[in-house]
Amino acid sequence: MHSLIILAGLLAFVSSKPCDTEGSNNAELLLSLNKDLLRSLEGQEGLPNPSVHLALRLSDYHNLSKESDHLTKLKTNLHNDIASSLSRGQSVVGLLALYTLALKASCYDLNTVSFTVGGKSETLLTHLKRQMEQEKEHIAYSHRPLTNYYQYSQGVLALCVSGIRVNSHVSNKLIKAVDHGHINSEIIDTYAMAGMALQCVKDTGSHVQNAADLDTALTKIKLKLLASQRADGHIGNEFSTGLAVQALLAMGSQVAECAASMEAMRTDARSNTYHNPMAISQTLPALQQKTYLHVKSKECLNEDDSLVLEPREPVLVLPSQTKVALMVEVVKSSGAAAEYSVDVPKGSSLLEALVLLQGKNNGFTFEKESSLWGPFLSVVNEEQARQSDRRYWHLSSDGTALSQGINDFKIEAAQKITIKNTSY
Ligand code: B12
Ligand SMILES: *[C@@H]1O[C@H](CO)[C@@H](O)[C@H](O)[C@H]1NC(C)=O
Repeated sequence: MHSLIILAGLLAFVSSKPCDTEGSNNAELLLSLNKDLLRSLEGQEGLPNPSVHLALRLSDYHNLSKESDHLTKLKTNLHNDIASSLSRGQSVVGLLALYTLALKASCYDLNTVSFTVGGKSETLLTHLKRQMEQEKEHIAYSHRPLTNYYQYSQGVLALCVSGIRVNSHVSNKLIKAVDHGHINSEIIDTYAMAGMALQCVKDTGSHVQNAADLDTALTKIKLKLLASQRADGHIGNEFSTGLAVQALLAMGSQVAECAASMEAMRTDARSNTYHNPMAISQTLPALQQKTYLHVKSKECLNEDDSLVLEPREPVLVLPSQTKVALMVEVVKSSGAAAEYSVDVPKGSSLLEALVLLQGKNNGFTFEKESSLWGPFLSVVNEEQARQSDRRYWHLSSDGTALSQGINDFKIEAAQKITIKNTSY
């Protein structure tokens, strides 16, 4: 009897997957994140989000009818949006890649998806390949992609998991960027995406020419991610840890290497750090020990269909009576600085605070653009920080960079927000 129990215990131990520290509480936590993600489809204004779709498809639990409705929306609304960007000649390699991954994760036949640009119809994968060639050419003469290395990695990843042989000149540019330290904006997220992309390329076994360089790059990425682990378990910050863990798992990491990061993400999830659907979409797969590489072998057979959303009590949030004093400093590209002050209800988002400040007609104005992460601050006091000039409005509070954007960052106490036109 006893030996049987021991044997069962041993078997459970042996069969446990790397990083597996799940108990039943964790299962509940993951289910609640999964439901939050599913619920985010309902209130979705703007475009359907392919990253959210991808995470829903990688999950162990599904509401198949809701996922299929969302797939239809992607194929119409997102599809048309990408089509018009392509017609305008824009580089949208990241969005094309996410769209590809989302479709593939639904086991949708990619060869039937095409865009008509300038009267000519070509498949999604043909467009993705062409945009990657253009990005590669741009790297060849300016050492930078048109977009960024995060999106360049997404492109390699999407082609690779779709079974397309990635041109070795294209993957070599990513390998070189890693080896020569050319990846510099938001390093951890980008290294993580590059790690998954290059691991996929390695797994196909087609990259034989520079196999040693590929291995060097993968080792470098792994060491970089492990060295960026903080004492509290995060790799980079709260919002890069999910991608970093996905990358480590994809690259074959073991329990000891990411258990602390898993625990850090669960603590974040319990304290509602991941309320932005984009954040959940990059974190949930990691918590379920899935990575974007799993899309490659997805068969969509015998899937669970048990996810039900309980109707939500409408919560009425009254603006707080307590006001906090906010200082806003704007530093233009010339270096000229201006300061403003405004009292805002405690708990307002930075966006709400900026709207109040603008309403005072004291010279402060701003504009925003929408993105998958929410509103992106694009114009302040009539000055645009253009991505084409590699500039953006950097946000900080009392000298510390914000880790969230204007819609997610909440003003809980008096502080000085600095909005600075910065080059990257
Ligand atoms: C590259 C990048 C940037 C570049 C984008 C320009 C470029 N062409 O390279 C620059 C340097 C401008 C940038 C700025 C910021 N970023 Co940024 N960025 C990224 C990164 C690495 C990749 C984004 C991308 O290309 N996605 C692929 C495409 C397909 O998706 P997309 O949504 O269409 O991409 C656009 C938007 O994401 C937008 N964008 C980039 N960052 C942010 C941040 C916010 C809050 C919003 C709303 C939009 C936005 O620019 C992208 C390119 O056009 C992500 C990493 C990640 N995990 O997603 C972080 C990331 C999205 N950024 C982040 C942050 C915090 C910022 C800043 C707020 C930093 C700051 N203190 O000022 C600012 C935005 C301020 C503003 N003006 O509103 C966080 C967001 C976390 C959160 N919970 O909101 C991330 C997740 C990084 C991290 N781990 O902390 N970023
Ligand atoms: C999917 O979600 C909807 C709305 O919450 C629910 O009515 C439906 O029963 C769910 N589907 C399944 C199979 O549980």
